[in-house]
Amino acid sequence: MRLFKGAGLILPILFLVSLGIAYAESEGELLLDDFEGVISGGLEGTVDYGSGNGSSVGVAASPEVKYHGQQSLEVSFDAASGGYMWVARGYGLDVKGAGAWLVEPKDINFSKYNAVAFYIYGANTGIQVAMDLVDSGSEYWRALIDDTFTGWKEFVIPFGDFFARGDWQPQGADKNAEFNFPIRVFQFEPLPVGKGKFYFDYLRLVKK
Ligand SMILES: [Ca+2]
Ligand SMILES: [Ca+2]
Repeated sequence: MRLFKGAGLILPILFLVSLGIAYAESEGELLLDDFEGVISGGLEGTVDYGSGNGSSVGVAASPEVKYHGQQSLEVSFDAASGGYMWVARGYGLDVKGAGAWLVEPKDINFSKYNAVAFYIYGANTGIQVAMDLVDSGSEYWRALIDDTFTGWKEFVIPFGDFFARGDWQPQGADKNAEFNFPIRVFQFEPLPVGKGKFYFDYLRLVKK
């Protein structure tokens, strides 16, 4: 009888848990990065970022300007003509601590999603912000956003709208023009010429 009683308690709990999982799955959404916790640079940091050819970039946690949770990722940038920069989170980067997604790529069923969604706090600079996704073959795929707004705005970009970067690919990229899963890195780059601050928050995989 003891066993029966125990089962009587556990089974409804399991049922409720499975209902919860089914509900979360039916939402078709997976929170990948909310930019909570420590935001820091350097090889021991939690964000892989840098710049070159006269541009500069810095990152910080912003508890003041945020869309979701306790904080957002603040990116201060000076994008000079001919310069470049990147602000990346994900796996296989030089900065190992940037592998700070809420779910690791190997544990994601990418067939359930077909787009990436996130919020940007625009600065209305008129410049473009590139968002790159790095595929399993180290190939960099890009989508462009026009910073012609102020305040928080959501962007939902289907995987199919990303194009393989023609300006640069890392050595060792497969360059097969195929978007190979799992995606293992996302990164942002404010493009020249402009200066200001952007905030990023609530980055998810979604089914559009
Ligand atoms: Ca957040
Ligand atoms: Ca590829």
